[in-house]
Amino acid sequence: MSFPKTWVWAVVSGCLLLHALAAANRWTLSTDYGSTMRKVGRILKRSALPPWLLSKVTAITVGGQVPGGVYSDLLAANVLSEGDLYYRYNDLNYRWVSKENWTYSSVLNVDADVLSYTRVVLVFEGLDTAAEVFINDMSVGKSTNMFARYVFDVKNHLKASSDNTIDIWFESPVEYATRQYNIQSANYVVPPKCLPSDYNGECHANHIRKMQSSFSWDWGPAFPNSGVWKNWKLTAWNSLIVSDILFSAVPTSPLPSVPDHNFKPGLECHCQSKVWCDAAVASGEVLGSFTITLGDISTTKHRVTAQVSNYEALLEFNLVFSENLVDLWWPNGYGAQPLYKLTAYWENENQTENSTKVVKVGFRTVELNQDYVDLNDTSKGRHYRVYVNNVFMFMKGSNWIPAHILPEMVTPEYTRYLLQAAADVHMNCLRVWGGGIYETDVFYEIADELGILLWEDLMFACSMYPVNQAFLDTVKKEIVTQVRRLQHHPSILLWASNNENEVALRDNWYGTAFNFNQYKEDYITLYVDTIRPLVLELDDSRSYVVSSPSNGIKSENDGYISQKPGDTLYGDVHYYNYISNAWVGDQTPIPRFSSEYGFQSWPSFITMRDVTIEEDWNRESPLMYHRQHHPLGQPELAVQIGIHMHMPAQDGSLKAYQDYLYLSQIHQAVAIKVETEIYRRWMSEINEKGEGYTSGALYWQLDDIWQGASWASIEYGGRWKMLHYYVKKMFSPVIIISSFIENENVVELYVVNEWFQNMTNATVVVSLHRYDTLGPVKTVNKSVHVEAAASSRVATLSMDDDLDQVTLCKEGLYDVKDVCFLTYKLLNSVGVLVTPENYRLLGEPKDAYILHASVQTGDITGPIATPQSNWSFNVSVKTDTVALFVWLETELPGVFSDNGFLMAQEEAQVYFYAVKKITVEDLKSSLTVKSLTDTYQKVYPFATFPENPDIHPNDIRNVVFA
Ligand code: BMA
Repeated sequence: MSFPKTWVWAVVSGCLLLHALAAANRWTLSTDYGSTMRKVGRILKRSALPPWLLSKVTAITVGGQVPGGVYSDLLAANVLSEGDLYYRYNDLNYRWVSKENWTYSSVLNVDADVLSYTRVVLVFEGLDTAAEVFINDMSVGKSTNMFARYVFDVKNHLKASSDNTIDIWFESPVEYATRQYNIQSANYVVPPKCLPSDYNGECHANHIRKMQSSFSWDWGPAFPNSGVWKNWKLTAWNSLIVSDILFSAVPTSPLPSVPDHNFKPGLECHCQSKVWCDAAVASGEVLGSFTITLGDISTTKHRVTAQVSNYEALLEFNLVFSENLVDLWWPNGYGAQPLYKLTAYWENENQTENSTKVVKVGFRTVELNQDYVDLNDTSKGRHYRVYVNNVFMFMKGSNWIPAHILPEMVTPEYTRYLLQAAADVHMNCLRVWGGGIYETDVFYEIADELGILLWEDLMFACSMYPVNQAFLDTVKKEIVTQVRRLQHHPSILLWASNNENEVALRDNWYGTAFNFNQYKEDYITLYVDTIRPLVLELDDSRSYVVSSPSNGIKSENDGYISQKPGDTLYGDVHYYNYISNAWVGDQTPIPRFSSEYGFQSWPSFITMRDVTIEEDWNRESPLMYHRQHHPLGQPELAVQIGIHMHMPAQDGSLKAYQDYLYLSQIHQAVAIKVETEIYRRWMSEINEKGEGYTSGALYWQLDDIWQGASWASIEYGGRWKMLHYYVKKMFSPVIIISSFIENENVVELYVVNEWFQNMTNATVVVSLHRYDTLGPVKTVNKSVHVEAAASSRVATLSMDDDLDQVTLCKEGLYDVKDVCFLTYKLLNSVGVLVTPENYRLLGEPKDAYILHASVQTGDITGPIATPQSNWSFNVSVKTDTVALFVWLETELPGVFSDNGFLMAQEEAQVYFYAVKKITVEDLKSSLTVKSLTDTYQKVYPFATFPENPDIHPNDIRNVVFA
């Protein structure tokens, strides 16, 4: 059977009927003043649209890609002739594109029999954004929402012919948003009126249902795109087509509270599948059968009478299968991620038509627990803890932003690369942030495979939003589209309806205080009264939280706009502090859950070089300010770097620029390490105020949208910043961390152990090192007991009594904290290292009694095959003295097993995992290494060690900076 008829042009291969509509592969893209507007009829119709505000440009007609977008097409056609989209100031040079209206046009070849079907529609999975679709010059439908699926009836507009015209008009998103803003403002202004000028962006993104950050953000450029950004199809049918499958599995017997990988939900699991269908009739009944198949485990055929309403039908099926046949799905680090194919196969009554949809599902439960921390003292607040399969797990992860400003530029391979990079550094959670897009199907499929839980924001961020009827209607369409599409993914942890809009309103970020009640009412109308019931009706298997950050249940009880957003006793916090000493962390709050915290850095020179020229290679250059959207970001970063290290003098050299980029990454890496360790440390205890039981640390942000200053740990293009290497250590399942009690001069050692076993007879090894000596000057071994699945203090050492700091770290006028530092690690009962080796600098590196380190790479051997890469190389790194932040770099794509590390011994071994085939020679010739003292401008060789040992040759106080 070949029915129903569906052509999907996006899928160039694998579509048997493609030949019938080959002409639709050829699209043209044009300004609507272009040559394709040749027919009078079409030009006339333009007057039906609102008056255009754009300035006229020369008519342009080029080949178009569908799916795709205008920027990509204009680049491919060399209309955007000033080079790469991200080259230097091209975000400004190419801005005109977003202020134009564009038309995609093509021709449809339609067989006569297509028109004999009851229903013939065009389905658009995504039109970006304000668009109108014409078939044979007649309007068949409009879009106002990038995230909504549109189905347009075209039966009466198509003819059985090879030259049906299809034109899709896109109004400039900037003009559309401005127009909506003006209409709304006649009543009252819905702010922000505009973004900070540092963003170099466009205003009023909150008035168009489009990727909010496409109008720019504090880490990204403005390229407000237009186009058919997702698949579309022409479909003709008589009965039903399966559109979405929803799935839920609720075990009836309790799951154990420690992972039991033998536990298999079977008959005791209430498993249900809800199948949404597009119907050929508007209402009434459709008879037929559904076969629901779960992998090779169960197949059940059901005769059904589908009740149709508004061209849709919903069918619900219980899945019954024998015990012991399915395994639980676990987040990364807790077990495997078995996925099962769930197939819904529809056949109509007379067996002339069928439709199939397959999704992959996983068996797991998920809960955001908000119980009181202390039932006897509710003033201590509530938990914000994630339980998967009844097991509490600390959420370790980051925040995801769109991987490119143009969604069509992101390949499935790059998506996989980034998500794999998250999994490789022990993340079990990512927050899909609300200013981006509901991600691609592939994104969620990979997260399912890798066990990365997704805190799924709905796409509302950092704004107030209108609540006029048209806006609410389009939002409803969006929510239904997205929740139906995504619900079946086991990776989705919860729905959160907006980013920072509660706190923005309470703290008057956008000048709303004068009319607070109006904006609060609007907030409740949108997120609580409109979106929440829709989400929960489609998916009651997950939590719906109204905002991030929020106080969770407490915010709700406080009328949704809490008096004190960011209360450490409730919900999640977003915490940014660019003023205090981030490497000390004494200002860090102790929240229940930190869903955003971060520090900026710059990408590597290799990444920046792609889009800059020599005159830009200066940290004060106009280009660097242009790429720094965070207001005051430049001085803030300089101050933060300057607290710890010596900022290279502005001598105009390339080295000074490269050093600055490197120092910015060091600052970021250590700052995030310090903050994350504090969050993990507080997992199992609370202080007298009730703060603690911290259960999540999602730093801001994982990936980058372009080459600029940002909070990302992975650069645009995929290079790992130093932070990402640090994340690998700080998110390890078992870590050892320290806390320094200044007034007592003691160091406390904590072990955070994610494993579900105690460790008895483990050994904490703490070493005191001098900066001028390779190897420890004192080592203390302590036998300790480590609690299972907990953070516990395992040892407290006096810097004086236990570690002899006063004697061993004596050096002229130097403070002992500037002469020595600590390293620490944990060995299990049989002496095996179970934590990454960690370190604590007792003072600031800029004050340290440190010599210039000559760090070199030694032998490189390989390639060998490892789980990470078929081309893995062993690299030996050598130093002649203690070296800080040793940084290996190669232009070749790949990552190191460790980087940015401290060398307190003569030699270190690291692996380089190449992305593609390379030889030892390739690596050797491209590999560079440096450490902190290489950024010092004036280096005194050992030979000039002065007579007076109180004045150290590399004492920065003796170094004269140019
Ligand atoms: C938070 C995020 C983003 C922003 C980041 C860094 O506010 O939600 O809006 O990019 O901080 O400023």
